[in-house]
Amino acid sequence: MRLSPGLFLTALLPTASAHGRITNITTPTGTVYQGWDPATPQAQLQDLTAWRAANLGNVYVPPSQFNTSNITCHFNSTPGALHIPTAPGDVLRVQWNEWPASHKGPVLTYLATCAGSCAGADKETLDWVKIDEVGWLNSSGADVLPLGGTWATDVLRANGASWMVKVPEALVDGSYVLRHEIIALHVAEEVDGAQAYPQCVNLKVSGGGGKDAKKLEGGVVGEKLYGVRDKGVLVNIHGNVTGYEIPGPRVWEHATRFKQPNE
Ligand SMILES: [Cu+2]
Repeated sequence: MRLSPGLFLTALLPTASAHGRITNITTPTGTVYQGWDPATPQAQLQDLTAWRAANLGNVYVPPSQFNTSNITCHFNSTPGALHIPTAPGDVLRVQWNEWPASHKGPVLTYLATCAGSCAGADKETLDWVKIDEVGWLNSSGADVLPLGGTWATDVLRANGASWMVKVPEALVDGSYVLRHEIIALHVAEEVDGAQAYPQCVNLKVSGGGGKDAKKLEGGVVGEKLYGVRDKGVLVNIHGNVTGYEIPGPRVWEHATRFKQPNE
């Protein structure tokens, strides 16, 4: 069944302006690192591990910006000054402020290696390696129609708008930018209708460094991650969904992903 366009819009409008951002990240020891809040007055700004960006209103990055560095860590981003200390194999809990039910889509996580401290990272040249991705899971779920079954965002919502990210066990020690992202597809059937919500935070990975530790390789710069007409970007999720091609590069061969609760 396809809802009439009028009814369909009515159903979407209450949440159409409710977008998201990362409010904090928790390490396995329980230390909480604040995310970037674009509404924080300039005078109250503290040094953060999170990257700053011009995302007031928790807005999204549209596909028409995918060929710019705005897709890297959101609009006009600048690096965080600090790093979250972590270790290979750690599972970090990434908390979003909220996530609307209508905003179905994939949840993706990347790492990029910094040459030295990530506080001086250049968003134009960071090479992103995907370490985790979940897209469309299955056709079951209480709200199969009109929004096409269970998506990664439904799992995120079931976990209190949070996502667990595992630092790859094989990752060599160093400084990295973690790029965590949701792509909402509720109007992705229109060209430039998908909504990307990328957020970045700096990690200092130590305690690994065995002789088999692996460097990230094969990364791509932000503006090469996605195209406006990629199958997973320009896509209608309101019909009879039978599968979904997650956009972006393949997951790193040495990544060890963490299965989410409720996945
Ligand atoms: Cu929204």
